[in-house]
Amino acid sequence: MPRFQLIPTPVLALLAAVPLLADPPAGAQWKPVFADDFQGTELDAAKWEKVGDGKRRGAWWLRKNAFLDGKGNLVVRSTLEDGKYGCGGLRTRGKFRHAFGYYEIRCRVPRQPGTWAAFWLYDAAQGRIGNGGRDGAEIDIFESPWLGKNRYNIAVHWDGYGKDHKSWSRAIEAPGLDDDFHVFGLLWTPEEYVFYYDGKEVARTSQGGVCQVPLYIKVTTEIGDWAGDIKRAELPDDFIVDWVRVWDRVAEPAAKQAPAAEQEPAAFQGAR
Ligand SMILES: [Ca+2]
Repeated sequence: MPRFQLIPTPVLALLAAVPLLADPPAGAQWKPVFADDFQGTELDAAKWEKVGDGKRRGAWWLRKNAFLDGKGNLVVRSTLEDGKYGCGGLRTRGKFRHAFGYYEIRCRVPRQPGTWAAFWLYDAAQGRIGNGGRDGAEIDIFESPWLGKNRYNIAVHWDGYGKDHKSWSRAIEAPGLDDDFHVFGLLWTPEEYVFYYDGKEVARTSQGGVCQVPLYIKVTTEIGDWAGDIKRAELPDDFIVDWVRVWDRVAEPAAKQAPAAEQEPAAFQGAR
């Protein structure tokens, strides 16, 4: 304990949130509908299932490669063991599916070539051909294949992954991406998708027609040439996730004199 604590800890916590500013939709209030801070050493099985074990691209999704570090983080590790490249992750399939709202993750991306991280929404409904993406889509809130470039990918995929597959994507400039933790967000309304990096809007689209059905959350790593040559990687390498949160917009109150005292998503805090 320092002799002089100039700034109380709660104030420091508030200051830490200050860079995460964005313009919230006018008059919106938000309520949490899903959250995991990854405290403790046991993954919350009511919220998540691990992906694997099974082949994934040229590597393997291994259940053991996703675990809590006991310091408040989820770790998704890329490994080379017995000549087999492994990665992994979590999904909320069968536990939490949701349409619309604000989705965000605070994390530090992997730091070796050949492996990348992703925070995405998906359901098998993505494979429904026709009707654009309105009847199901994959929404990539971030993917980090471009090590050292301070740039990441966002995308929407619909109508399956075969001959009818369609997609929209953008490369997002992201200062400091590889250096530290960052917050990636998606505001999904019935009319459009709005993407955020550290609380700042970076893109918006309604390409494909906005998905109108629930999707589940995926937090994963991948191994593949898109991220470079995994043979050059020093493994293990970790994707570290501080938290995942989902918020719903609260319906506008009929009377302004009875405002809800709800928390706001990190990206929206302090924006009033
Ligand atoms: Ca479709």
